[in-house]
Amino acid sequence: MKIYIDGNYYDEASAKISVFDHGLLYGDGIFEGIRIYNGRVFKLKEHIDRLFYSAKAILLTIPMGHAELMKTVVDTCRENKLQEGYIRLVVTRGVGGLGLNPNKCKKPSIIVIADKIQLYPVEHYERGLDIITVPTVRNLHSALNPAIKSLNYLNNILAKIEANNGGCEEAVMLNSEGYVSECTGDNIFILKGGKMFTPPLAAGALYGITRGVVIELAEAEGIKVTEPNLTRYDLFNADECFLTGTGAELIPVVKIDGRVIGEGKPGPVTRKLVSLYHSLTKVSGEPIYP
Ligand code: PXG
Repeated sequence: MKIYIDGNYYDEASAKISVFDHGLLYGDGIFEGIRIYNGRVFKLKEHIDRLFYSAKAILLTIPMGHAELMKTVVDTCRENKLQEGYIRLVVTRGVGGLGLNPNKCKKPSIIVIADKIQLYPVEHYERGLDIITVPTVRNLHSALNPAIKSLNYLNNILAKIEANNGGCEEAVMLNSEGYVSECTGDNIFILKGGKMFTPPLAAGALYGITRGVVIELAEAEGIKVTEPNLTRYDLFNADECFLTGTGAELIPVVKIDGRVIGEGKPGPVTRKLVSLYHSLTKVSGEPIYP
């Protein structure tokens, strides 16, 4: 595997960054997770745009423009001869001192790892997930806005640990007001009476790119999608529920906090959207081998 760091490619064993990088010392940096399908980088522009929005929010100047960064990602995929895969694009604050001051970090580092994808077990998709609400609430947007895809993922990791301790793969995270925000690495959707609902981004969710794609696919099918505040009661009484994310794609949920959702198996609208999503990923994206 060839890993891109600041203009050069390194083998896995020699791809290293300094212990003084504030990305390591303070989680001071940002990232994106992007998929490669059928020799194309899916929704690359959207991911690069979101990275720049995250950078702006934390006052980090990415030492490269949009177009050059898109090219760097595509080049790294080509260098690794990938047809299917997962890209981790990371920008750290860079090397600084043993103090918080980001002004000591003179140059942010850009890292691109493009690897084969580890898919989730197929049973998760066929049977659907059993998930639980966890005690760790989502970060307040007035403290550390969940819209920033920062290297500071402890909020999500704590929730993931609590889900795992409860025997589940994913956690429903509530915000400080008790409304549903999202899961640890996925956005959440429900269907009720033919309509689709997902929490508003202000409830403390990442502006998920898969979320956006799924909303467009549903609307094109004539399904009305709205973004009201949702409570656990709304989740429990949904006809269908599913999660969306770059890694998981669309994954059905069949049980939440012990309550069976709908018929207890992946619902028809979820299955339809999964199929539409797969069709789209096969044909859309930035070609790696034009
Ligand atoms: N919410 C959170 C908190 C996320 O981290 C999503 C929603 C879904 O967003 P996209 O744009 O991917 O549809 C994410 C992103 C992994 C992994 O290895 C996944 C994410 C983040 C970090 C790691 O599965 N998901």
